[in-house]
Amino acid sequence: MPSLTGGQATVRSLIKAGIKQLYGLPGVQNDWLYNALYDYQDEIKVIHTRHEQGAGYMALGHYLATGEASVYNIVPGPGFLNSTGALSTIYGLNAKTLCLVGQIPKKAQGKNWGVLHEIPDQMGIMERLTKWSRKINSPSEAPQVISEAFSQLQSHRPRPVGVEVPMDVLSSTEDISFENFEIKSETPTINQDQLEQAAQMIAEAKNPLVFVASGAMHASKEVIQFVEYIQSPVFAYRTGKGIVPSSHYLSYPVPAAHALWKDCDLCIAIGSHARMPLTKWGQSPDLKFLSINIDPNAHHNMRQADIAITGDSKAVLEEINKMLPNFTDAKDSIESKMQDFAKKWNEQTAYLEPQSSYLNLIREELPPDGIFVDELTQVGFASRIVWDTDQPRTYLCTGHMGTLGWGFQTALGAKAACPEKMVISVAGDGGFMFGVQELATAVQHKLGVIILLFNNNLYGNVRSMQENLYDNRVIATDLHNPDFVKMAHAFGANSTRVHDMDGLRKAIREAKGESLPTLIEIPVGNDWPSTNRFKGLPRVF
Ligand SMILES: Cc1ncc(C[n+]2csc(CCOP(=O)(O)OP(=O)(O)O)c2C)c(N)n1
Ligand SMILES: [Mg+2]
Repeated sequence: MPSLTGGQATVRSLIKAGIKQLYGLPGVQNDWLYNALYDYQDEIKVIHTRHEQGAGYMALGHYLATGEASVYNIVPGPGFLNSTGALSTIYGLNAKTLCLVGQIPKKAQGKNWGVLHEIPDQMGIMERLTKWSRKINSPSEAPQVISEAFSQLQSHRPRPVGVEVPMDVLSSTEDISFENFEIKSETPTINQDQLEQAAQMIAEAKNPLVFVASGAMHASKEVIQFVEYIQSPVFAYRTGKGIVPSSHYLSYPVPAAHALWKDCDLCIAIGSHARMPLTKWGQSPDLKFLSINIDPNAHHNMRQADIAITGDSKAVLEEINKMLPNFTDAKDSIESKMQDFAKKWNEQTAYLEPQSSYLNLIREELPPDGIFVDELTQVGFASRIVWDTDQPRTYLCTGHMGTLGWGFQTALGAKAACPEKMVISVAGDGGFMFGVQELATAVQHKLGVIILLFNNNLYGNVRSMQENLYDNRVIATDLHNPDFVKMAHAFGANSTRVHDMDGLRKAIREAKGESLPTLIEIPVGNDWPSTNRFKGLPRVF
C-alpha cells in the first residue's frame, strides 16, 4: 500500500476516474493538492483561470462539448462562492461536473474562529447546488469518496456533485489502498408493463408530437429511429438541439410545434419537460402525456403524466423501438407535408433580421462539428429559434438558468476539451465583461476561441424592456466600455472591429485555426426585433 498525502491520494483518484484536465484556481488551503498535481502533471493537466467562476464554466463547457465528466477546484469560502453562478448553471444544465473545494482545517470547522476563508456551513451551501456532496475526512478516504462521487455523476439523473477536502487532510500522509476504487453506473430498472402500455398508447395516437432535451442528448440514434417509425415531428429548444439533425424533415425548434398543438393527441417528452407547450399553450381535454425521464421526480412537474417511464432515455427507446412493430406498422412518410410546414415556419421567423443573417454567416463558416456557444444577447436569443445543427453537443446554451456572462468562459472549456474543433462564442458587451479576465487564460493556454462581440454599449435587452414596457423610464442600462480591440490586443489576443457582413466573414476566416483567441467586435444598434413573441405564443386551448 503506498504512503501518500491526501493531495496525492485525491489526484490519483481523479486520474483513476479518467480525468485528464482539471480547471482550477489555487490558494493556501489547496497548496497540497497542487503540490500533488505537480507530481502527476504528465497525467493530468491543470488549466488555471483568473476567477473561480471561470474554472466552473470551463468545466461545464468541457462536459457540454464532450459528455465526459469534468472537474473544477477552488479554495473554500469566497473562492467557492465566486464559482456558484457557474455551479447553478451546471446544476440547471444537468452536467456531470465535480466541484472539488478546499476547506479550512478540521479542528477549526464550525468554531467561528475567523480563520482564512471560513464561511458558515460551506457543505450546506454546496448540498443545495449539487445532487450529492461529501467531505474527505482523512487521506485514506480519498479513493472511496472520489470513486463514489464519479459513480454519482455516472448514475441516475446527471447533476453536479461536490467534494470538500480540508487542508490538513490534503497535507497529512497515510497508507492508501485503491483496491475498492470502482466507478459504477446505475440507472433505474425499466418497468416492462409500462413499456407495453406506452407502445400501445403510441400506436393509438393519431398526431403525436415528440419533445427532446438534454436527457436525450446521448440517444440520437434511438430518437431518430423512433420518430421515423411513428413519423412524428420532433422538437428541441435550448438544450436539445442536434439530437435529431436540424436538416431532418421531422426536426424543428419547440415554438414551431405551436402550429400543430391543436391537433396533438399525444405529447411525448423524452429527457425533457415539454414545459413551453404544456404550460403555455393550454391542453386539449383529450391530450395524453407520456414522459420518459431518468428522474422519477421530473415526470409530473408540468402536468400529471398518463404514463411515466423512469429510465435512461436511450435504454427506454431501444426497448420501445424493438416492441413497436408488435403494436403498429411503420407510418407512411410525412416528408412532403413537413416541407410545407417548414416553409411556413421559415416565414414566421423571417422577421428576425439582422440576427438570422449573422447566424447564417456563422453557420456557413463553422464546420458541421464546430461548436456554437450562445449568450443572453440578441444573436444568442435568436439562435434558440433559428440556429441549425446536425450534431449533438455542438450548440451550447445556458438553458433555464440564463446566466449572463457564461458564454465566453464556457466556450473556453469546450475548446480546452476539443482543441481540434472550431468554437465560436457570441456575446454582448455587458455579458462579455463578466468574464473578460479569462482572455488572459485563453492566451496563456492557447485556447483559440473566436468571440463575436456585439457591442451596443448597453445592457440592451434590459434597455429595450425599459423603453417598451416601462414607458421609456431608462435607468442603469447604459454602459461605458473599453476600446475592446485595444483591450484584447493588450491581453495578447488577436482582435479586429468589423462593420459589415463581408468584414465579419473575412475576420472569422482569418481567425480560423489560430491558436490564440480572436475577439471580433461588431458595433451594433439596439433596435433589432425581439424573439419574445415565441415565448408568448397565444394559448391554443
Ligand atoms: C447573472 C445575470 N445577471 C443579470 C441578468 C439580466 N440580464 C439579462 S440580459 C442582460 C443585458 C445583457 O447585455 P449585453 O450582454 O450587452 O447584451 P445585449 O442585450 O446588449 O445584446 C441582463 C443584465 C442575467 N440574465 N444573468
Ligand atoms: Mg449590449
